[in-house]
Amino acid sequence: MSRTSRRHLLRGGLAGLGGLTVAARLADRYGLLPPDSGGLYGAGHSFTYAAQRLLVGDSLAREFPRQKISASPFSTKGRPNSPEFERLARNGFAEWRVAVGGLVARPLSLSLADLRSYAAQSQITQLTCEEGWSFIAEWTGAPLAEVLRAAGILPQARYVVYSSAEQYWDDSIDLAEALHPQTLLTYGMNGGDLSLDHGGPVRLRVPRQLAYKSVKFVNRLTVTDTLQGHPAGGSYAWYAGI
Ligand SMILES: Nc1nc2c(c(=O)[nH]1)N[C@H]1C(S)=C(S)[C@@H](COP(=O)(O)O)O[C@H]1N2
Ligand SMILES: [Mo]
Repeated sequence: MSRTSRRHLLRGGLAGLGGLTVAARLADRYGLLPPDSGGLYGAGHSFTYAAQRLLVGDSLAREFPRQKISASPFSTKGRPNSPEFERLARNGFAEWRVAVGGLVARPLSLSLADLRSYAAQSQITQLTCEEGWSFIAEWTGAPLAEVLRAAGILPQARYVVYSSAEQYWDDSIDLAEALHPQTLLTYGMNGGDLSLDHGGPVRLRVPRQLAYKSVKFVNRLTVTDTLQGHPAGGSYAWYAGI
């Protein structure tokens, strides 16, 4: 969609028509329906997703100057509670792998060294929890877009589902978010290795959405054409744009 027709749709359509159900119908027509749009809050949620996808487009999450990096970043401090994780940790995560599969031409199994072999990208962005707290940090990693390019995503791909070594829901993002230049498979924070507190060895950083989409201890990515069978977000909204 061109910029003008986007604006036209926004002014004449979503904004002008008002009713959320109408917005949801429009969103559906333009392929802007989030996959969890059914149910009680469906129409309102659809409106948020559609409005943000139209307004935000490919825009960047805000980046901060180095002085703004938080001195003591808060952590929820959860850990994968498994002997296997402890074994991998004792080994300095030399055997950690991020599996990349699903609708790809070449499934991958990436070690930390493999991830570091992609051109590293750094960003100073804010991690914002839905509960109201946040911190700013420098995150370093491989752009997810580059990893997906290496794996060769198939034409019917629409989502990337990602899994944690921790007991956490499999979350997912659409391809626009997955290919966005600020979406990173991070292994570094504030100049050092990503600590266990912040989801090391590997965390998917999705800086345009709330912190719960930035899943810690990521060990599997699955490219799909549907989210059927991939419940995401628990009771949280699937699309968490900020
Ligand atoms: N694996 C995993 N990832 C997770 C969570 C979690 O409990 N487990 N919590 C999410 C939520 S709600 C928040 S606010 C942030 C907390 O990140 P932090 O511990 O680095 O501050 O991680 C997100 N990613
Ligand atoms: Mo959170």
